[in-house]
Amino acid sequence: MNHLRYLTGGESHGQALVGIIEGVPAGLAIEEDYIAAQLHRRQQGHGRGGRMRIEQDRARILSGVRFGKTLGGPITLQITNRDWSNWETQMAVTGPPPASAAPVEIPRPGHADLAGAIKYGATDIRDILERASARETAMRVALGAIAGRFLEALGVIIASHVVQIHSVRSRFSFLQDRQSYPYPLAEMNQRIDASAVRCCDAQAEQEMITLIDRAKQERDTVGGIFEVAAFNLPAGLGSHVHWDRKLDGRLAAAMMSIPAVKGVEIGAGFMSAASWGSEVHDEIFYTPEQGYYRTTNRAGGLEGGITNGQPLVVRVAKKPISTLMRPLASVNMRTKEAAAAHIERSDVCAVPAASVIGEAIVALVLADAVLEKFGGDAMPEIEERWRAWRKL
Ligand code: EPS
Repeated sequence: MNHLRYLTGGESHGQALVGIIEGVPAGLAIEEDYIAAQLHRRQQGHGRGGRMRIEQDRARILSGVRFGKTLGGPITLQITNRDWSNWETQMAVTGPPPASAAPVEIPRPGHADLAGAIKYGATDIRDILERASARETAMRVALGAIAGRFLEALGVIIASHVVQIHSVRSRFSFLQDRQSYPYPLAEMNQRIDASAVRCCDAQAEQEMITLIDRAKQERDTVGGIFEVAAFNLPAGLGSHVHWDRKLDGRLAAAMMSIPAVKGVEIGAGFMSAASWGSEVHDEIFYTPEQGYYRTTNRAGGLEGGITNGQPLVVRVAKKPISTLMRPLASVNMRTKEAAAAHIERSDVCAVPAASVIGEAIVALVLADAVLEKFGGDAMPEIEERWRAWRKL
């Protein structure tokens, strides 16, 4: 990330999450309500835990915006944690730990607990888990909403849906030819947003819900796969010339940073490894009216680390959440004795929420790539260059 930089801060049960994003051009219309709508989407999904009933995430804009438009300077955001009022003693910034704040000593397999405690020399795993919590992604969604608003102003549409929960698969994919989408894109997105698991295949949706309920009943958790797509992108974002300029690599790294993500595919990804070359590559056609076009999109809109004008499609595998109400075997880090892993309130399934987070991450990466390609300090300048490029 060179043209758009951002940082987040905050613990899950601390006072607030804070974020700062630098590089957003001047003159972009942005409102707190727009960001709040994205935060609301992240809080939804069948399988979410009790925390989402406490929070009503809303980001306050503290700097960088005047009269509803960006100024070109750093934009600073703050999301207050409502739950803080229940944690003021345990998460106090000053003073010695109170007797009531019993240290967490038994790491959860799969969480950052053990590796983090070893790395940072923590004797209370809470020092690690508070920052490792996926709560942090609320701020990334808020920052991503600004990047998304920038892309939206240029006509880019970013969408996401859940394509798999455990072994239940949706019949639909953004990789399909757009003509064969089950509904027009706008309607598909509405249906996805209205679905409890962000899946517009009604049959799979029901099976996914049943599976999440079963996991909850069995005090287990489930993961899955979601897809994020970006439509109306021009060819030419990213570059083939150096490893760290390749857009597929930048997207994969950013997606991998979402908690619990264990796999990222661009386009047909791992499936293409089991196919012939003639079955994988998207043949090239041309008409003067359409310019270059393809009838398939197995490349997921990226060739050589550069967008090719097709919808960009990233598929992301999220492992099941590592806090199990029926805990796995672990070891007490103080006594070294075998013990059942630490339990605390958590979600059964957060794949639908992760797909909204994925949209934000894709928006941040793409906004950076757009600024890299088109430059400019203020929106009119960028819009003009964008329009001129698309005429080529
Ligand atoms: C989350 C808030 C957390 C968890 C979840 C994501 O709230 P709490 O820990 O208070 O229940 O619901 O965090 C995790 C899954 C995790 O592993 O830490 C959120 O805002 O998304």
